[in-house]
Order: sequence, then C-alpha cells, then structure tokens
Amino acid sequence: MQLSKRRLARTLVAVGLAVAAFAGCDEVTTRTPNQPPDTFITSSSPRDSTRVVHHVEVLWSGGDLDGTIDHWEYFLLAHPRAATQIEQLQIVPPAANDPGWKRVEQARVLFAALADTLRADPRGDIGRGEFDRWSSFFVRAVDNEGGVDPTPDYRTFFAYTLAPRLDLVKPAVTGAVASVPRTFVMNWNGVDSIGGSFGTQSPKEVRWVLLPATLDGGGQPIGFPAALYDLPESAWSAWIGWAAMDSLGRQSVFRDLVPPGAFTHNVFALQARDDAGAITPKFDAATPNSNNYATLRIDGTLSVGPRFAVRAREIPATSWFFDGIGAPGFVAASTSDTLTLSWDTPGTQHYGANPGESRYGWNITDQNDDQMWTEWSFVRSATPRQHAASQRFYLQNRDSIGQVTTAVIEFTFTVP
Ligand SMILES: [Ca+2]
Ligand SMILES: [Ca+2]
Repeated sequence: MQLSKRRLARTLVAVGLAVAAFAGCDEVTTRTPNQPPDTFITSSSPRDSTRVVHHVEVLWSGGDLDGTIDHWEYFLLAHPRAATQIEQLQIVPPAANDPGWKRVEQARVLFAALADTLRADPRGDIGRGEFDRWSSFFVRAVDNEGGVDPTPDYRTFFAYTLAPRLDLVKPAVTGAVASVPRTFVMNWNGVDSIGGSFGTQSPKEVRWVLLPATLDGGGQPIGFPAALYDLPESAWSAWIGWAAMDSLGRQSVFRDLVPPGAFTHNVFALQARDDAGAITPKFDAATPNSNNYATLRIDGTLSVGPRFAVRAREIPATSWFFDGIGAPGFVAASTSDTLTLSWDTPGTQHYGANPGESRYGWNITDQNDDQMWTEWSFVRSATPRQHAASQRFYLQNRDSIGQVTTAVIEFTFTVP
C-alpha cells in the first residue's frame, strides 16, 4: 500500500517536472502548473494492520516541490462492525471533496477511534470484555496554492477498549431490595478503562431505565436480568452527558412515582458509553463496584423529604423528631426562660438526596414571607432565645432536590 502510493507520488513528480520543462520553453504564454504536495505518516504507532488502544496519536510530515504546505486534512474511516480481519476490509480513500476531511494546522492529531463492538454474547462469559473495530486514518497535505495531495497516506488499525463500569450507590442496596419513598434520587459512580496502560477516564454518557417488576419468594425480580438484555432502544432514556451541568449524568430524580399509600416493585438499570462507543455490556445486581441494576420497593407509605430531630439544651433527654414533609408539630413545656435549639443534619440518605441548608424563625405568621426567616445556611442551631410566654419555633430543612420539611414546636413557659 505504501509502496504503490510512493510510486504514484514519484510519477506525479515526474509528470510535474516534464510539465515544468515544457513550460520553460514558452515562458511568455504558459505558467507552470502547481505541483500537489505529498504526505507521509511518520509515527510508529499505530503500525499498519495492528490492534491498538483506541486513543491514537498519528504524526506525519510532507513536502511541496514548488511551494510550501499550508495545512493538513485528515479523515477517519470506520470499517463495518462485522469485520474482524483486515482481509475483510475495503480500504478505499475517501473522495477528495468528501466533507468528512478535517482541517488541522499541526502535523499530528490525537483522536479516539471507534471501538464499539463486543465479539462475545454479553449474557455469557465475555473474557476481558474488549470492544474493537477496524478503522483507517487518512491524511493529506494542502499546499500554499490550495493544491491537495491526491494520494493521501494512511494507516489501518484495529482499535480496542473496555466499556465503562458502573456502581449504583445510595439508595440502592447491592444484591437486595431497597425501600424508597415515592420521591427519590438514584445515584451512581462509574469509571472507564481506556485500554492497555492508558489508565482510566470518566464515561462519556449514561442512560437508564426504570421497569416494573414482580419479586419471587426470595425477593429477586422475576425475569431479570434477562429482560434488560432484550430491551428495545426506545425503552431507555436518552443518552445523558456524564458531566452534565445539572448532575443528571450522575443521578436521576424521580418524583411522586406512586400514589400515597400505594407501592410498586421496580428495577432500575444503568448503562454507560465511552468515547469509543463501547457500552456497559453486562447487567449485574450483586458485584460490588459493578452493580448496574437494582431492585426497588417504591413505597408510598414512607414519608417524603428530609427528616431530622430538634433538641433544646435546656430540656435535656427530650427531642422532637420530624419524619419528612407534613410531619406533625409538637407542644413542649419549658421551665427555662432561655431556649437554645439545635438540630441534626437532615437525613436524606434513605431516598438518595443530599442534605441542604436550614432556616428558622419564631412566631412566623406567613411562611411564604422570607423576611420572617433567617437566611438559608448550613448552621444547624438557632441563636438562644429568651421567652416568658408561649412561643412558636419554626424550622425548615431542605434537600438537594428542593424538598423542604417544616418543623413547628410550640414552647409553653411555666415558672418552676
Ligand atoms: Ca505546490
Ligand atoms: Ca473505554
């Protein structure tokens, strides 16, 4: 391949010289035609016809006999997924005017080639789990007169990688059923192996699915994970960028999934895709750090929102617990004319959210009036309060998905 290219280049040079010689005979009427530049890949990696990690850097050089090289253009051609041997490929350079040629100023480029095909049934043993795909990289010089190398140089290589690995965390429970209230947040971690000694990176994007399930006597969802391997594309969410600004590449929020008092069983499953197009191939509920599906009991009898306890330093051995949104208020008798109140960091772990800020106030008549509250803050205590009569303490704790639990305690004052 390289030889035939060089032979052609030499022929072109010879023709060019002949034209130049001819043009020299008649300087008045003929201008020497531009000679196209030539291009040669110089890097040793990827060697032609080899299997390489899909993060590929190619370096090249070139020359132009009658001018200078202005810039370069490259083209990455992915071969059909079914091809496993180089003999099966049709390595045809793209058309000179193909819009897929990409301009580059430097004589090198680093790119992620496709490696999106697993050669094993993901339901069985997938060995090392490598995904691969054949590609050809073409590069051509463009000279100062716009002349394009008609014989791009190229390399053909078999790129491989491993698919991202996912790890469902709170509120999922590895290998067991997690009970969650009807509004909850699924959270996960993930890591993508680039391949070889290249280390790891973040997955590029994720998608999820939440399916109804029936549990068997052992608490296992019937027909899973088989059902997950057979899902049509349309059952999945859209692909979501891992680093999406709203964190939705790392969590998904579900609100009011069942009516209050009702419950359902569901399976939540997750896949990630990397920059090679490789998608998490297996579904696993039980292996730590690789558990990408989980069984949920979405229970409408469980309270929704942050939960926390409030304490008064002057009334030891007593606390008032607020189990989420709508928790009833308390009446508490105090013999101290000072109240120093504090509260726990709100509990949100059980439904997958994170605790947020608190605010409080006394004798609030309009909860919608922000002026009656302190600023939202992460301080979990109130300034000591003097009192000589009944007073109402109002406290709000919010979570990372905007749910707010309001606590009300009426303190009556009795002289000891
Ligand atoms: Ca030229
Ligand atoms: Ca990868």
